[in-house]
Amino acid sequence: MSEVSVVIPTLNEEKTIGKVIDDCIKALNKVKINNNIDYKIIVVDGNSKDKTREIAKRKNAHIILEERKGKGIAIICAFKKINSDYLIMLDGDGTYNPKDISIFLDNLLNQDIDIVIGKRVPKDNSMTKLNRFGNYIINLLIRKLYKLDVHDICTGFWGFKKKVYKDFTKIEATGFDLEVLMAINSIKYNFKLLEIPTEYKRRIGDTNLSPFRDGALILGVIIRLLRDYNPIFLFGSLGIFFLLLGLYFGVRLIITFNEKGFLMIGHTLLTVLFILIAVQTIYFGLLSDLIIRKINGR
Ligand SMILES: Nc1nc2c(ncn2[C@@H]2O[C@H](COP(=O)(O)OP(=O)(O)OP(=O)(O)O)[C@@H](O)[C@H]2O)c(=O)[nH]1
Ligand SMILES: [Mg+2]
Repeated sequence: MSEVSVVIPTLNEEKTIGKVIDDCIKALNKVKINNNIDYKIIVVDGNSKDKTREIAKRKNAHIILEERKGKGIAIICAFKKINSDYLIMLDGDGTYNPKDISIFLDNLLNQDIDIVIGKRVPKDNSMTKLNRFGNYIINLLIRKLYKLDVHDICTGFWGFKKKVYKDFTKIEATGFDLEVLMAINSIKYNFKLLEIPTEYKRRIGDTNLSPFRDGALILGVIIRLLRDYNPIFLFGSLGIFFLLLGLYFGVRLIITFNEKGFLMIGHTLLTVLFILIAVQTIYFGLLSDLIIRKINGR
């Protein structure tokens, strides 16, 4: 008999955790009968100051207490401790509908899919315009720069096969950079992704997400990982930037020479310096791309 663990990260979610666990149990009992599968519900709590843990214990959920701050740290800690064949990760704030766990598991169990991503379909303005916009930009960047066909990687509803979440224990996520790191790392391991639409309800308790701070954290990850996944774009853009700087100083140098008849030493040096840096940077990008292609056998 195989086993599925449902992991619910929580930080002060006393208003919603009880119903989330009840709905998970309902969904899992259906899956259990049809697929001969056992389940565990695990709440990974970030040392909530309210009754979250008390309610979860009363509902017979297992509790992992991870006092270090950040959803990413909590989830990676759970990935390390759990050994089930399948793992579903679902936020504890009541925004997702656990009934869709059955569709997630159907794909993980019966199809050649390694990761299922719950693509949010917002209900009753459950997502602010700012969050929608940020989410659109993040997913657009991932599609264009990483060639990954995803539309909502910031979702908090995911499903994994064991090999996936065990590989993801190597990810160094802290907070809300977790999801983007998982999506990009799935390229390295060649995991097959599937997005499934899932209803996204309005949050009841207080949010832990800070759109600007966490948005910057996620964008930072997207740029940082380009070095390993798309070096031509990263170093090519830097190279073009230095090339334009070099050309700017070069053109000014020529104009002054034509008008006044003398050579500005400072501009001459800057022109040569920036053009040399540009050539080196572009060359470095091409070389990195070649090495990565060799390593990945592309
Ligand atoms: N264990 C743990 N869980 C956390 C921590 N921060 C957030 N969470 C949980 O992670 C889930 C996602 O956090 P939310 O605050 O809902 O963030 P979000 O879903 O991006 O933002 P909203 O749209 O406002 O819901 C929730 O279930 C939180 O309780 C943390 O530091 N530790
Ligand atoms: Mg939430």
